[in-house]
Amino acid sequence: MRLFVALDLPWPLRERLMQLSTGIPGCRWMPAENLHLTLRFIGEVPNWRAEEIDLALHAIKARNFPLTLSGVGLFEKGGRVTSLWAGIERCPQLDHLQSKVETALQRAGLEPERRRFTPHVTLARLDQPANEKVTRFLQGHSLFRAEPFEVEWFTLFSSQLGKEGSVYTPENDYSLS
Ligand code: 2AM
Repeated sequence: MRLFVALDLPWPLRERLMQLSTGIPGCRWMPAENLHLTLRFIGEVPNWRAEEIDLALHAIKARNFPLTLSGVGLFEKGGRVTSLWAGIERCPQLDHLQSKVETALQRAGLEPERRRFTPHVTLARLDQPANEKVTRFLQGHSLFRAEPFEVEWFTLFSSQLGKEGSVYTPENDYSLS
């Protein structure tokens, strides 16, 4: 199974994000059902490991907290823009939850994640040099700020790579209290 841990987003927020998702030819906008905030990408694991991951995630105790999406940005690689995303307002509780997830996964036997946690919600994947359309997207949405929402659970998703893009399936939710 190809797994990742993420926050599900409320539907009104997804709809708001979909309103941002226009204006750049040649990029693949995420459909509303795929919008999420990744806490930890896991990758391919055998079923027995997936069960251990599930147990480890169940054991996490953390409080629910409000989260606000704000701003937009991009990731670049080799001079090409690879993704456009919505950002997150500074949120120590999110960082705290992410580090609990990281610790739990290491206890379940996974190698530590070396990359720094840069919370974002991917809106589009692309592969083109920054151009006027991309600049206009960034400028046009620089003041984007969504209604805060309460994070009450996190989710273990499986991902299947298909011809039409990835299909993400929630495997289990873990509640915060
Ligand atoms: P991204 O949206 O920033 O690309 C499921 O693939 C989720 O895991 C995506 O949201 C993706 O983040 C994240 N992810 C992190 N590292 C990944 C990797 N090496 N391969 C695929 N997805 C990864």
